Amino acid sequence: MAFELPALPFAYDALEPHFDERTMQIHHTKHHQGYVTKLNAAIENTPLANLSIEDILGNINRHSAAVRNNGGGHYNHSLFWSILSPSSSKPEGNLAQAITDQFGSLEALNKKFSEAAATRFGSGWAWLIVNAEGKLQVCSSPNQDNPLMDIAEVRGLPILGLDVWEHAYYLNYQNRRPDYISAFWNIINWAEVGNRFEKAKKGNLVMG
Ligand code: MN3
Repeated sequence: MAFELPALPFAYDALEPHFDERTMQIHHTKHHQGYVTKLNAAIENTPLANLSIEDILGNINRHSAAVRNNGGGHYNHSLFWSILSPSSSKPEGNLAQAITDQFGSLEALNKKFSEAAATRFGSGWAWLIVNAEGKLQVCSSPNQDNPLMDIAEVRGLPILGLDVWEHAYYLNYQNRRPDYISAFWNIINWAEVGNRFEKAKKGNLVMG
């Protein structure tokens, strides 16, 4: 079955002024759609066409650069849209407790995550993951790689991700990546990050 572009859970202008309407529209309908189209072309009539995106990424060293780049692109953007929200929120429950236990405070996590996002050279992503020990960890990856991939420097289940490719912010922020990163912290859907945290702790995180 072919992969499909997921609908955004909000309108293109819903994240203004933090993420602008035109960037969101181009990012979703052109960039993400492009990854889906190229991923489908790369796996058509191969055994990969029957696998979940997580299964494909977990064994990515066996597959082509087209599958790595476009499969990563599809997974990463699907996660990204799901953890954004126009309503302001805060981490709650087990996730809030784990953040306090491991980082000291939400502000301390923000600082660490923002540093990872700001210092990722060129194009890539910053992540908050649940690692093999069940602990939260901040990391980043180049291009459309992610921590699910068997080739990743740091592996784990991503529960929060930030796209730091220039296409994600250049129209509104030009070269000011740090401003885009701090804007992101106003529109995180912490309820969804919390859901992903619970699923990751049980070891059954799948895209949804
Ligand atoms: Mn992108």
